[in-house]
Amino acid sequence: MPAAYYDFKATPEERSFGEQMVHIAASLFERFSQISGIAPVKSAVPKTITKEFPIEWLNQSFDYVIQVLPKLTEDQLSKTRFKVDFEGRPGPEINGRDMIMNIFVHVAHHRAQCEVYLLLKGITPPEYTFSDAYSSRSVRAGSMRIARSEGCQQARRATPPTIRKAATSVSGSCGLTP
Ligand code: NI
Repeated sequence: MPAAYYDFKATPEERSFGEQMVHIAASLFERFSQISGIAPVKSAVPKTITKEFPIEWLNQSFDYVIQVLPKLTEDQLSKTRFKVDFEGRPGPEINGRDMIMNIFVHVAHHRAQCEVYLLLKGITPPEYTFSDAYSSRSVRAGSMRIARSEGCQQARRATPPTIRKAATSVSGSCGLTP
């Protein structure tokens, strides 16, 4: 995404593109520190989100997860100790393994939103692939491609209004800040 569009949002209610990228990184820092008990080393959040900071935070957050993941103990993975209540929608208490799955889906959820942002700006998002979806390095590479995409290629098809509507209906629903 070009730097000029980091404050772009399809509707006033949702996060900007830059805020979405920061939110992905923040969720990884928050949840993996809860699971592991290992505090992340991360840069402070600036008052204004420009292109450089989300890329820095995404790199730091994925590096943090790559560092922490192999150190998790069986107890940390299997003990049920996370209360899930996303803005008044309580779910069952879950263990560390399920929390990892939750955050894996959470990253995909916000990346999918950001693909719509790219389409609305006439930029073709990276292709989705599944074969290497379980490689944390590959997931990071995908987020980096979204964050860095400088292309102005026209999307091959027009973005239907329904996609714009759907993209705005889930913002702020995961109980994480920022
Ligand atoms: Ni979220």
